[in-house]
Amino acid sequence: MTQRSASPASAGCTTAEPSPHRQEAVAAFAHRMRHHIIDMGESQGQGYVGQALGVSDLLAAVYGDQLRYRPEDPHWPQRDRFLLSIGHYAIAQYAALAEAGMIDTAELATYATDDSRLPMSSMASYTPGVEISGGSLGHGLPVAVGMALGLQHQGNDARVYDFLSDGELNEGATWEAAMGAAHHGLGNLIALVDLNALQADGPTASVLSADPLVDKWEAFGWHALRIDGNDVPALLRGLEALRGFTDDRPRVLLCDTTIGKGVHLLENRERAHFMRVDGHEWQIAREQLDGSAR
Ligand SMILES: Cc1ncc(C[n+]2csc(CCOP(=O)(O)OP(=O)(O)O)c2C)c(N)n1
Ligand SMILES: [Mg+2]
Repeated sequence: MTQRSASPASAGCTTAEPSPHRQEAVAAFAHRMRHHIIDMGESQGQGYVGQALGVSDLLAAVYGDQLRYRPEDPHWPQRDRFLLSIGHYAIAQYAALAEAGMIDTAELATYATDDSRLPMSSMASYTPGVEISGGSLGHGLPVAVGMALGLQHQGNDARVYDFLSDGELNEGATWEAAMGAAHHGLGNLIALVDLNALQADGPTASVLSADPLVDKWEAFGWHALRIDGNDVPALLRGLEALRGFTDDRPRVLLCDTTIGKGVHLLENRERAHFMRVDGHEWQIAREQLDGSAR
């Protein structure tokens, strides 16, 4: 498997080591996100909890350190766009939006209930800060390409971040969009891929492997870095490195993540795509999460 780290040298541009203060701020953001995810998961007794815990570090680095937005003005034209291609990861995005001040933390208690603004699969018309409706996998990157192209035509320097999954790398539309992004010189587009090695039908490696991933994205005309997606300093270095390129190639950060990260009980659990968690386990999950942060 091709593995390249997001060190400044391998990235081909200079990025300063993220300060301890930035690292701690992102780690604390991720920890609070994980608590929200456990609370929302408990309210339903099941759900896409494992993926969400796995990508909390990534979303904390993006929302807590990288994205340009105004919480009080979700449609601010200069905002960076964050597109959740994987609608079933909505629980993770809601946790991030709450920490980003886009939605009230108290509203998280309504997650996936009737008439809630926080449905189990994300809907752009329901939730402030949700740019596209998810659910039909493989559509996020094509939409992101259109948005990035539109912003360029408008002379708007905002970036478009598209967050997709390893399962979506099995969708032909993803690769058509990847070609289109390079063809149109969309240096304002950053794709983030959650490589949790799992899909609904089983391990990605047995369903349909897309390796070697770095080579494949580079062959499609992108800058590509692969990192440990649960390593906060590596995430910050990687995101900074991708922003630091001055040419017009689109960029992708390939993030290997651990399902259930931070909660030992939920790491390596069977049937992790849609996790069932017993009533008594949620409190254990909280205690393990707080223990893992010490
Ligand atoms: C076009 C399309 N095909 C199939 C599905 C059904 N589906 C929902 S989630 C999922 C798994 C996709 O892989 P991934 O996002 O990597 O799964 P996870 O890591 O969350 O287990 C599938 C096939 C869908 N939502 N859209
Ligand atoms: Mg997956």
